[in-house]
Amino acid sequence: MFGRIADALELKGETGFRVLAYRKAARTLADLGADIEALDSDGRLEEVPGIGSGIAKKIHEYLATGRMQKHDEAIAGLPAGLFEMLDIQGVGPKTVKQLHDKLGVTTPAELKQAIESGRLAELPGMGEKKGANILKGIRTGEKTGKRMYLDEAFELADTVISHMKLNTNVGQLAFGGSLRRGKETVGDIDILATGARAGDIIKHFTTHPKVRQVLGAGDTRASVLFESRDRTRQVDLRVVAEAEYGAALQYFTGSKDHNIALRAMAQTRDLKLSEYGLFQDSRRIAGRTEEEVYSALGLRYIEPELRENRGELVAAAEGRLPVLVGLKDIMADLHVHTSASDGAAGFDEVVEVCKGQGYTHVAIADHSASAGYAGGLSEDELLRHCDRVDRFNSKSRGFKVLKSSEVDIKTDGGMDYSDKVLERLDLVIGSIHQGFKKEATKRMCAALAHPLVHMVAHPTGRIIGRREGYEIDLEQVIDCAAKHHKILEINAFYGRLDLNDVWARRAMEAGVKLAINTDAHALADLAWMRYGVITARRAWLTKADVINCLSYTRLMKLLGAIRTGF
Ligand code: DGT
Ligand code: CA
Ligand code: CA
Ligand code: ZN
Repeated sequence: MFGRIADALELKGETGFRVLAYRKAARTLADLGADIEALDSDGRLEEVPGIGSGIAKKIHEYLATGRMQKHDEAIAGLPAGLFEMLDIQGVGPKTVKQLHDKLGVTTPAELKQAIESGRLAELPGMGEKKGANILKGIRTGEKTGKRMYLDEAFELADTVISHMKLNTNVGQLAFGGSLRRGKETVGDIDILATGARAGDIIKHFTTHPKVRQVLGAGDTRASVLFESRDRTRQVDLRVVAEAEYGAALQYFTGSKDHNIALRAMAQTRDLKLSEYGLFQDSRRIAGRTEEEVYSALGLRYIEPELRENRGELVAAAEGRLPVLVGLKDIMADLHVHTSASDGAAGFDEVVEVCKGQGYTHVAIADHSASAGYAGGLSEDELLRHCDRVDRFNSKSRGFKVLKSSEVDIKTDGGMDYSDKVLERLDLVIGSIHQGFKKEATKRMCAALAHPLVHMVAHPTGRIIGRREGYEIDLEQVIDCAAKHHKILEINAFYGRLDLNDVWARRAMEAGVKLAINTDAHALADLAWMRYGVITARRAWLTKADVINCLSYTRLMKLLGAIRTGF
């Protein structure tokens, strides 16, 4: 909020001390690493360097009321699109102000137009080079920074869908686009509806209290900027007729590449496919449902997660699409932390939530001894944990806990517990947390070759859009896993999704089994399983490829066989 106040002041033409003070406050808070509510209630905010009494008062106001008057005043009257433009690399408040004042530009899209039409180049101090740079910034922004993680995208889509359901004119309703395909990041949300009185439906959409700006609204479509978390996100709505709903949903689900290939396929049959339907001459022969459209083209129904033009059309034509794994097939989460290391929840709570999710077992896998950063368990502590699990299992019917640990793979490729301790565990998960990029491939392969290790967690270590991950030769890692019959993880945290769809598919094709695990550090995180399952579906995985779908007994048998040979 302080950053936005500074932006707003600059957009209004202010420079100097006040702007700098807000920027500094924003940076200070971002790096604080302490509980701000505790500081506030102890009256110790002003002891933090960079926070003076004015800033402290505003923080207190926000914590007490959920609002900050200064912030609301500062952004009042400024179109939300101006702030979106600030997110473009190489575009600062001065440029945005000039664009707005001189050219009336209020959104990134209008900025793009202004550059392409040559109007930007006419402004003093701008020129074509600057325009080209901004375009480049817009493109990188489109590729990375401005995209949503799946959790935010689902949350936003759910908000909009629930709101749209309140309008009694709405008939069918769904989201499409990259979110329906389960892509790891989502640019904007695409909503599709049918219903009488399209104008009324559009109005219902554009007047949601969280709509900060209407980018465009017509008789059957609208685009808005919707408040989401600390920023705004674009949501597109289309209202279509029942007879074309399936064709429109197919079209707006994409991907673009899938659509282009599908349209070409229609052409070879002298048919025309568009968002309005599948046409023979001018007669619509399909369009009401997606199934109808695919079937009229001689294809089985293709699940949205497969629609990336990665072979799904041929597979659908030949009737060999996989039956994709689903959330309801998942019997267990196999990588969960508790308060024994750096998790927030206790053993019993984890068990209860897992039961509530319909699981029959869970692997509690806290960090290992040398993971000091995460409160790792000493060998003694781990052995006591194993005793506890044994006691629990001897009493528990219908739900079991696996004795497990997320064991650091040391820099020399060795494991962070002695073999004697590892032997006691049902499931040994190897994991690299430190020494990124150096010899990661070798370390991981050493772990995969270790006779007591079953699985490697989050193999690349990437954080989507933030961290590239280790410099690792995944092909080699997959080969090692295949050779030793070891398991690779799809980490279901929406910011990791590691392995990703492409590599998980490669692993499956190499004969490697996968696990989908939340790596939960709090009870709420256990719900991330859905993001992992979506990723697995995008990787063409079936129930048979995913060890979380095995019953406890079968899983224990598999884990035993991995150690003793098949
Ligand atoms: P996003 O929002 O960047 O994460 O990705 P999408 O896939 O949601 O893309 P979006 O929102 O631009 O458009 C939604 C769908 O509409 C897209 O997946 C396919 C369809 N679509 C958009 N533009 C075109 C196009 O030029 N040709 C074809 N065939 N389809 C398109
Ligand atoms: Ca989209
Ligand atoms: Ca869109
Ligand atoms: Zn973990």
